[in-house]
Amino acid sequence: MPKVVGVPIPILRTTDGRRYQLDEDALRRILLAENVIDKNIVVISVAGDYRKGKSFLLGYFLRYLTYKYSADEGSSTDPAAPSMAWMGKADEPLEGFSWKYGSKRHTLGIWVWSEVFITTIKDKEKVGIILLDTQGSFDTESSFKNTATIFSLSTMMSSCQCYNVSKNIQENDIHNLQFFTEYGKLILGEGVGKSPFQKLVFVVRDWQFPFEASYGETGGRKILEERLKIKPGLPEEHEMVRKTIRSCFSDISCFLLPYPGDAILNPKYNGNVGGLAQDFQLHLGQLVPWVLGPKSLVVKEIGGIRLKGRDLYGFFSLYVKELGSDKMPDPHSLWVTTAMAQNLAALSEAKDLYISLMMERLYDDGHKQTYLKPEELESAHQKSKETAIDSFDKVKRMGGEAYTVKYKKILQEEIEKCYINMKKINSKQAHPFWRKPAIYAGVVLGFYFLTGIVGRLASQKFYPVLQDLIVKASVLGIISWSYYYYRRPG
Ligand SMILES: Nc1nc2c(ncn2[C@@H]2O[C@H](COP(=O)(O)OP(=O)(O)OP(=O)(O)O)[C@@H](O)[C@H]2O)c(=O)[nH]1
Ligand SMILES: [Mg+2]
Repeated sequence: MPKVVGVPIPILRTTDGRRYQLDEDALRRILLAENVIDKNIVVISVAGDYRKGKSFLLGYFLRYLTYKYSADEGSSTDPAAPSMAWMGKADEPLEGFSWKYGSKRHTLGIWVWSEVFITTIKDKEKVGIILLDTQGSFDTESSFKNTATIFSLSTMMSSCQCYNVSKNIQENDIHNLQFFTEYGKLILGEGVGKSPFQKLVFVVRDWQFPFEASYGETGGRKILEERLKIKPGLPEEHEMVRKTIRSCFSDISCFLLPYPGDAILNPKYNGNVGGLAQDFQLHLGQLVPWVLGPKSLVVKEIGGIRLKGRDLYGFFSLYVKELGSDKMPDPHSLWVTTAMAQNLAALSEAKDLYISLMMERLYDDGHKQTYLKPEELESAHQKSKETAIDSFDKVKRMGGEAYTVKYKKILQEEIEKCYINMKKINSKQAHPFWRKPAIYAGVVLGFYFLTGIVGRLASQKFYPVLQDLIVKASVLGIISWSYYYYRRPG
């Protein structure tokens, strides 16, 4: 068994836990290397929930690739060798991508194996094989956006995506896959063809029902058929999800692996093949060549174009930039979206209630605006606000305390903004009674003094006539103003 050569290289990392950065130099060193830059590339990636044995499995992928393809460029090792020889000696520790016992997340970002395995596939085409290890989905510390970024990148960059799931293919596995695939498709945009992605392999770990569907590829096909089948009576959203997944990948398959045995419960277990249960060894021995054997390898294509090392480098940088850009929508889960929508609806209902309560106070019988003294207005505001917040609290909704606190704060801010407007409306009514007569009286007085001056400067004869005219005009003015002001609307 040849020794595994190379090291895992982190190519996508986060320093602040929010945005990912691509290590372009590292990627360049691998993909733009002399023996890779012009080769068509096969990209195998393993993605899925955290702590489910992804990196461990990749260790065996590496053993196979090393055994099968690295002896010299492309000539596979002795065909007469036993088919399980690639698995190594019984006590040989498992090397490769870093894997770990325990409950806490381990792999962060995306890692690539530094060695590209060169081999020849059908039509004598020389290709380079690249392995990617990815950060597990839904760990307790990463945001949903981070999980979506990693899974989508893994889907977009690979020609064969191994979707590692535990125990079964559950509805949430299918929904998450559809969501991340769609998220990735947003970047690819239109025109990538009917199936934007190539191979998808569900790898079911710890399959517990071998009497229902046998371990391996055959049982996997049976389970996959069942899970992706569109049965009569299936809820519409489940039907849509299945249609999307089928249309996104050109080849979907599944493999059922048994439980590896209790060695994995021992923190000191070093991953050697001898520690694994017999039937796990047997099926791992089938799974790995089934995914990585020469007949299974598929060159990475985007929009029908086969990618070489240099193209893959370009796409990787582009996708990382796009996924990190603000143009991408924030990927909220259905749950988050529902919680947000429900809280927003409750907020807007409570705000409407506040406005209508205040309007009742500011408008007599709904038409005529009345003036409230500042302390009356303040007390009306406090009471209406309390009632509105009470009504917000009573609405049943998803999202729990965190959402309630957030949206209640927004509601209070919105109510205060409304109150500022109400104060403005009210203040306009502060002196309505005297403002118009005061203006009017000012005009009359102005005329009165003017006529006095004119009378003194001009002839005394016209003065009483002018004065009389002004008094009459004033009386007429006061009558018409009173009629206008006291006339009730309607
Ligand atoms: N139950 C179970 N455990 C496994 C299997 N394969 C490996 N493990 C164990 O699972 C643990 C985690 O393995 P890793 O390969 O580090 O898991 P991972 O999915 O890469 O974890 P993250 O990097 O945190 O996402 C180790 O203790 C492995 O021995 C399997 O098929 N079933
Ligand atoms: Mg890992």
